[in-house]
Order: sequence, then structure tokens, then C-alpha cells
Amino acid sequence: MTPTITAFENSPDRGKGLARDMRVRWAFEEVGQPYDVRLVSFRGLKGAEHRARNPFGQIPTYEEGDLTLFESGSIVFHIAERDGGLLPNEPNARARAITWMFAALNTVEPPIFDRSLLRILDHDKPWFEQRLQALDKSIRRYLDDLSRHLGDSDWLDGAFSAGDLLMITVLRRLEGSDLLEVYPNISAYVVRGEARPAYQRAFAAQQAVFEAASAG
Ligand code: GTB
Repeated sequence: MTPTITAFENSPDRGKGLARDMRVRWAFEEVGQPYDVRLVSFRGLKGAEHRARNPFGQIPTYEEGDLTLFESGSIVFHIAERDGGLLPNEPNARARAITWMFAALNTVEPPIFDRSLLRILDHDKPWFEQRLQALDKSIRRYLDDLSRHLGDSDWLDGAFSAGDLLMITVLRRLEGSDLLEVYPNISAYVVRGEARPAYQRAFAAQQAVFEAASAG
């Protein structure tokens, strides 16, 4: 059975692949699993039909037969478990790769995402600069540590894994900012991820949604 995911009908990122369906699309492409996409409007997200998929009324979700999932990390983990190829088989290496999935979503993503929201929603607030500096400090701290860990390696722990996939989607949000530029090895890591054919296919698929919405 082909799984169906949900994505924004009209993503505010204008096809930049920053919404969280991108990581799920990328995971499907890495494992070679075809998928269908149900596009949802902002209004539709908060309706009963979508809330039955995700109580928080957000994308992405995953449906396959009688299984419905939400949370991008959980969905990527499910794809990795179901289809293989995104997590090592050796138990300790697998546990470490899963640890990197959590590190991406629980440690690195929160200040990066909060920074994006702050710049979009609160740029006119009197406390904007102070909050921005606090978030930048927190992000730099994690980037310092990540850069030290990564060193000259291609990926976080051996072969490319779901941990890298999530970490790269998180770091992409800093592209073009001076935060990422000062870490050449992290910048190269992100570019390396984006150069993967599976990433390219996933990016093109979500971009096509934006282009179709703009044309229509
Ligand atoms: N923890 C959940 C997960 O990982 O799945 C978070 C899901 C989430 O934040 N979904 C967002 C959503 O549905 C889309 S990705 N928001 C609508 C709502 O909450 O009502 C976040 C996002 C939104 C917009 C951009 N952008 O425009 O660049 C990027 C990312």
C-alpha cells in the first residue's frame, strides 16, 4: 500500500522546502518508497478531518492502511524502520543514529526554529534584538559542538543515516545567515546532504506544489 502524507497546499516558504514535509519526502526518496501527498489548506489543518490525523492540526502526517502518524521525526523513524536503509543494522550503530535523530529535533532545532519565528513574527517588538542575540548564542553553542564532532567526516556517525537527514533539514533553516558561514565543515555537510539525488527529488516534488499553486 502506498503511504499518503500531508503537506501545505500553499507553503509560506514559497517552495524553499523548509516546511517539515520535506524531511519526510526526503526519507521516502532515500528508501525508494513511492508516496502520495494530500495537500491541506491552513483552514483545513484546523478542521476535524485533519485533526483526526494530527491533534495539533499540523503537517506532516502519514497514513498507511489503518496506521496514522504525526510528528515528522516519528514518521521518518517509521519509514527508516519499515523500509530499511536509513538506519544501520548493527545495534549500537543504530542506537547512535537514533540518538542523532533526537539531537537534531530536541537539541539543535528548537533555537533555530524559534529564531525563524522571531524574525517573522516579532521583528517590530522592542525586545527583538535582545531575544535574537540570546537565540544566536544558543545556536552558536550547538554549532560549535557540532562542528567539533563532525570534523572532516562526511556524516555524523559513519554512513549517512536518518540522523543526518534530520540534522541537515534543521540546519538548512540557517542557510544564508552568517551563523552557518563561519563553520565551513557544517556548511559543506549541508551542501553534501542537498547534493544527494534523493534530496533533489524530494525538493523538486515540494517545489512543484508551490509552482502549481502560483500558476493556478
Ligand atoms: N513537531 C512537529 C513535527 O515535527 O512534525 C511540528 C510540525 C509543524 O510545525 N508543522 C507546521 C504546521 O503545520 C509546518 S512545518 N504549521 C501550521 C500550524 O501550526 O498551524 C513549520 C514551518 C512552517 C512554515 C515554514 N516556512 O514558511 O518557511 C517553515 C516551517
